Amino acid sequence: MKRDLMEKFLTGGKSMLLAYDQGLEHGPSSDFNEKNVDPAYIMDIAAKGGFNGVVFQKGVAERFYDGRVPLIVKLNGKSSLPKGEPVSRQVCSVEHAVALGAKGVGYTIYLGSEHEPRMFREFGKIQEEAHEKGIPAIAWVYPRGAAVQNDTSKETVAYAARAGLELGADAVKIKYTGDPASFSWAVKAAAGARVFMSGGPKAPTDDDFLRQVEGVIQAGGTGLAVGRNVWQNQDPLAMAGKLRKVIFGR
Ligand code: FBP
Repeated sequence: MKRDLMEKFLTGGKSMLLAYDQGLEHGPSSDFNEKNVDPAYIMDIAAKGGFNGVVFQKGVAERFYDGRVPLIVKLNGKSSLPKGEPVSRQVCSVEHAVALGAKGVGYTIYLGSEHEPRMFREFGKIQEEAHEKGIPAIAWVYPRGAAVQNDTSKETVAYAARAGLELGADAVKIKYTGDPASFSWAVKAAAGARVFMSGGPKAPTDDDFLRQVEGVIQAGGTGLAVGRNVWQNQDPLAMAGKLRKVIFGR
């Protein structure tokens, strides 16, 4: 039986991770304001908001990670500037992530992209290296590219979850399908790999977002890995409190 390497990121079997790699993925002008452009502000939200982990690229981790919550280092990344079929390549080694204090590593796979085989191969190697060091490999599985019609359909999201399982991911980070019934099919398809909902752009209201999170928990998901819906909120700690209530029931 496979050991659950995600244990160190769980509270009563559930989890809430704070993602902050958008500075590379989207650029500062698209997502940040005067406050959340500062990684120290995010580190503080992660610690005071009761998050089970914080996700940084290595450059941010090197300067701002202070050990208050478990660290996940994102090992690949891309900017929003190149057009065409998406590909994200490795920019940090498992070894360096561990040296920075990482208790887990993350890697994005654009399922369906014409560059999918390169990302499969890279993730395969990362998964083996991470497991040798006793830490989980978390796959952000985002169906994307010309071949993908609808990246939040029941079928496509379940395919993303299953691809993560097949590739050996300890946890998959996937988009929400919009309702718990269809999301539960993705959770089944993940067959034991832990399922995290990816946050997405800030929802119009807190309640809109909380309803999605409720659906994830109802469907048997582990929780969420969220960025913008927390640190773009006027009051990130209040939002974190509302999320804790839904995810951990307290
Ligand atoms: P958000 O909650 O802000 O959507 O963050 C989740 C995340 O997976 C980040 O880790 C990543 O930077 C971003 O979404 C990628 O977004 P996309 O590729 O959909 O633009």
